[in-house]
Amino acid sequence: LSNEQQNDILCPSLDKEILFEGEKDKLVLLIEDDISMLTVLKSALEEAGLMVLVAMDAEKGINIFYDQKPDCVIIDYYLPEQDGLDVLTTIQEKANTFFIPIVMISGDQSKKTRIKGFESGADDFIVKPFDLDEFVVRVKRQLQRKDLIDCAVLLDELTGAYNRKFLNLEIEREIYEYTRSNVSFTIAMLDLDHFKNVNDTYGHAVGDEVLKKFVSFINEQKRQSDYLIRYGGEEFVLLLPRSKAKDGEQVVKRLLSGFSKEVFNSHGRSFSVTFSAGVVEVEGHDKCVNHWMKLADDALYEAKRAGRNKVMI
Ligand code: GH3
Ligand code: MG
Ligand code: MG
Ligand code: MG
Ligand code: MG
Repeated sequence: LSNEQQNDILCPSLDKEILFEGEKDKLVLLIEDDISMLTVLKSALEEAGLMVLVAMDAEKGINIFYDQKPDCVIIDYYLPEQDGLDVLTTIQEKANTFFIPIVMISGDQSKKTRIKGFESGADDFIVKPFDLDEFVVRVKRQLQRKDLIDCAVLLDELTGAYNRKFLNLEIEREIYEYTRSNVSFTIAMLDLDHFKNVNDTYGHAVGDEVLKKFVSFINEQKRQSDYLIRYGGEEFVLLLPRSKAKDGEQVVKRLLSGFSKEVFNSHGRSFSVTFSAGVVEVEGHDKCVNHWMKLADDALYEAKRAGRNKVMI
C-alpha cells in the first residue's frame, strides 16, 4: 500500500489536506549499541521508506527522543551503562503524554526477559536473530497503530484539526522544551467574526462548511511545524513552536488577510468571513497552560473590541 492508500484506510472521512501524520514521513528512532546490527536495521527500515535516527547509548537516545518526537522507538534490551528497560521507563514517564509505540529487540531468548519487556511497556518484543522482512513489517504495524490511535484520540471530528486534548499535551511538551533549551513559542487564539450571523443567514450546514474551509485554509498556509487546534465551536488555537510574539503577529496578519479574500457561495449569494486573533509569547515555565491561554484570550477580546479582522498581542 502507498502512504496515500494507507491514509484512506486509516482516516477515511478526512480531506486530503488535513490528514494526520500519515502524510508526513515516518520517523523511527533506533537505539542499539552493536554497530553492525545498527547498520543493518537502519538500512532495512530506510529501504522501507522510513526515516531513521540512531543512537548507540541510552542518554543519546533519550535526547534524540525529546528533540525529534519520533513516531516509533526501537530499543535494544541490553545497552551500556543504562539498559534498554531504563530507556523505556524514562520515555514512558516523561513523555507518556503521547502514544509512541516501543519495539524492544534482544538477543536474550529467555521468556523472563520478554515478559519483563512487555511488563515495562514494550508494544512488541523481537528476539535476535530475526528475519529482516518480518522486523520491518512489525515496525510498520506499530506505526499504523499509532496513526489509528492518534486519529481517534487527537483530532476534531468535523474539521480534522487537532482537538483540545492534543493542545494540552503539546503545550506541556513545548513548555518542557522551553525548560531544556529556552526556546520560546507563541500561542495565537483565533475566533471567527460574527459567526452566528453566518449560521443565522445561511444555515448551520453552511456554517460547518465554513469551519472546514477555515481549517484547510490555515493548514495550507501555516508552517509544517505549526499546529492548528479546534479549541471550541468557532474558536481555534494556532501553536507556533520556536517563535516570538512578533513572528506570531506577522504570521497571523498574513492569515487574516488571506482568509478574508476567500469567497463562499450559498443559495446563489456569495460572502466572505473574517476572524480576529490574540497572540501571546510563552517565555517561562513557571506558569500553567491556563495562564497563557487567558492572556491570548484577553488579546483576542481586544482585537474584537477594536473592530474585528485584527490581531493583537
Ligand atoms: P464574535 O465576532 O464576537 O466572535 O461573534 P460570533 O457570532 O462569532 O460569536 P458568538 O459566540 O456569539 O457565536 C458563535 C457561534 O458559533 C454560535 C454557534 O452556534 C456557532 N457554532 C459553534 N460551533 C459550531 C459548529 O460546529 N458548527 C456551526 N455551524 N456553528 C457553530
Ligand atoms: Mg546491546
Ligand atoms: Mg463570542
Ligand atoms: Mg466568533
Ligand atoms: Mg467564540
